[in-house]
Amino acid sequence: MALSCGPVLGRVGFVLLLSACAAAHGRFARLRRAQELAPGAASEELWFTQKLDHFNGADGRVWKQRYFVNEAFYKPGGPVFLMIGGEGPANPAWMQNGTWLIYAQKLGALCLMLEHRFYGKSHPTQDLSTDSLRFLSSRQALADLAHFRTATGLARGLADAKWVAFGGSYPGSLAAWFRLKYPHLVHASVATSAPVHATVNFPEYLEVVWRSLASENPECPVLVNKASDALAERLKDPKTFDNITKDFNLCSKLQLESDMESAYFLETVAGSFMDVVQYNQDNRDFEGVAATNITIKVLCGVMADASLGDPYARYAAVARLMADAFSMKCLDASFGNYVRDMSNTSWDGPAAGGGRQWVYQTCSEFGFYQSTDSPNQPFTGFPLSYQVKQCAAFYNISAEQVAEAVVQTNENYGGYAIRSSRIVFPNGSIDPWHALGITQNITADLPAVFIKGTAHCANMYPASSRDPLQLSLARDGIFLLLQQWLEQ
Ligand SMILES: *[C@@H]1O[C@H](CO)[C@@H](O)[C@H](O)[C@H]1NC(C)=O
Ligand SMILES: *[C@@H]1O[C@H](CO)[C@@H](O)[C@H](O)[C@H]1NC(C)=O
Ligand SMILES: *[C@@H]1O[C@H](CO)[C@@H](O)[C@H](O)[C@H]1NC(C)=O
Ligand SMILES: *[C@@H]1O[C@H](CO)[C@@H](O)[C@H](O)[C@H]1NC(C)=O
Ligand SMILES: *[C@@H]1O[C@H](CO)[C@@H](O)[C@H](O)[C@H]1NC(C)=O
Ligand SMILES: *[C@@H]1O[C@H](CO)[C@@H](O)[C@H](O)[C@H]1NC(C)=O
Ligand SMILES: CC(=O)N[C@H]1CO[C@H](CO)[C@@H](O)[C@@H]1O
Repeated sequence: MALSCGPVLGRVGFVLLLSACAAAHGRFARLRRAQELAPGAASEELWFTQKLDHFNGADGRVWKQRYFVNEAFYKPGGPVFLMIGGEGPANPAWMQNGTWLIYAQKLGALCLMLEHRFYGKSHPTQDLSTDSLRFLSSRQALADLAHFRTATGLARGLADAKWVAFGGSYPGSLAAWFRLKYPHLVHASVATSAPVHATVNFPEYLEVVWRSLASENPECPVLVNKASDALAERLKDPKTFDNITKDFNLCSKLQLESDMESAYFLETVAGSFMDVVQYNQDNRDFEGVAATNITIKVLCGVMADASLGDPYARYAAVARLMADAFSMKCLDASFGNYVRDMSNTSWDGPAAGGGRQWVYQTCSEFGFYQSTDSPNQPFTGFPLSYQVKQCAAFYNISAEQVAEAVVQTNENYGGYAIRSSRIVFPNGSIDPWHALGITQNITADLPAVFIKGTAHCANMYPASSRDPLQLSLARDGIFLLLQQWLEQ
């Protein structure tokens, strides 16, 4: 999931998530393309007046939306590039680094980035109560983009310029849907690692995690599977809780009084593997993200290290390694704390960095629940029912309502059957999100770009000398498409 090529949060407990998105655990952290504030990022914040409700002409309320501009590459007559913000703060580091700027330089483009409503500093309402969150949806976000494009085009004399939308992860879907719904405003889109198909249950995510771990070492997911089963087995016996608390360096003594609590604990531990697979070797350091050196190779190395003990002991070692890598004193695996944090409706609250908002969007639009419901995946113990119950707990949205919302989302955007033109869909083979993306050319001008061996949003990050050839070729291919489309 989650964007930011990255949030799915569950783990506000992994509070770092909020300062280093990709570190995030859980549903939320796992979609987002990291767009957190990088230290030292200098781009000036600008503000745009936006309507609260685009679909009610009788509602005149407005709010201020944050955006950023980079004019350094613009040449008169050039295109306008619009980077779409996602489910976390827009990170101005993207105004200084990233492959889209290389394209901008070559094509003489003006670069803009608009923060998504309800994330970062773009606050349309006084709080994050369920009543306020009614105004949080991809449709409202697309209407924000449309109005921003129209008004900025007029104000800067760029109404007739060719606008190109960029986004990775959820914003990748928005880039595709912006072109779909507002073709008169957007000439072309680059929709990277975009989950365009909404689904309540998303067990395929963990199936890809199995395959991605296996591509490092076929034994690796088998060992993870043994370890996860062993841990779940121990959870049945409260006498083991003291040892588990110590082995996993938990912040407080393990207490499990419900299935929800044990599911949360098992999901938190599995989350290390999910996050590492999703971002494996992405060149993200410029975003200020921690622990980018923890890769699939590193985790599989720990799982294969017999000197650490049985698979259970190695699994615990991975949890401690991750906590260390993110400078956390201990692992907070308490479901009670998670519920408390997610229920806080203040803009100063512990989940206001995006967790509360993104999980609301999953409950009211997308689903995307990364459950353990498939037999072909490594983990144990966090079924769909556990995930969907959170919608009721946090927002009073029932399982039936989630199911209806997801159907409606696909009806609105077309899901896999999206029909439009001049949208390119890059897709990384080890990124678990590709399972909900466009991975085959739909038509000549709705091409997919397959990048063997790369993770979430790899093509958007700055080039690195470690990049595989496939990734460099993909970046070049996307550039050629843009060049061709801008001549049309
Ligand atoms: C990011 O941009 C800055 C300024 O242009 C440059 O010095 C730095 O090398 C870039 N970082 C990466 C990872 O490309
Ligand atoms: C806890 O761990 C100790 C040391 O490894 C072991 O001797 C003991 O049997 C364990 N206790 C339980 C209840 O598993
Ligand atoms: C990752 O980098 C940190 C800080 O540079 C270092 O302490 C740690 O040992 C590295 N971990 C691995 C697995 O390479
Ligand atoms: C919400 O979080 C803020 C900031 O941490 C805190 O001051 C406030 O007491 C919390 N509200 C509730 C109802 O817990
Ligand atoms: C929850 O939703 C139901 C049906 O939509 C409604 O009847 C009920 O009043 C709501 N409960 C709360 C606490 O808002
Ligand atoms: C998909 O489209 C791209 C770009 O138009 C083209 O280069 C590629 O050959 C196509 N792939 C397939 C399998 O048709
Ligand atoms: C076009 C494309 O990228 N397709 C690939 C995306 O990922 C799937 C799963 O690995 C591949 O089967 C597709 O070929």
